[in-house]
Amino acid sequence: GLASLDLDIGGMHCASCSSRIERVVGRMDGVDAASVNLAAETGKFVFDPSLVSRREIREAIAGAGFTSEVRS
Ligand code: 9UX
Repeated sequence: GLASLDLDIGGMHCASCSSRIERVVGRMDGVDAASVNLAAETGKFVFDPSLVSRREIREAIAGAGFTSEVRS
């Protein structure tokens, strides 16, 4: 089944930042939804864990230039 990942995301300073994360992560195989809230500095991602991992999603965000921490 699908899983979700909620992150605190650091380094976003404008709406193009949040849009870029949504685009980059949203294009990944196995990611069904990517929603980033610039003001709250959070992101929610829905994915198929048989196709992509939490680590890979966070690595893609890091590759785009942003930090992330898993929300508890
Ligand atoms: Mo906006 Mo984000 O000018 O890297 S795109 S700050």
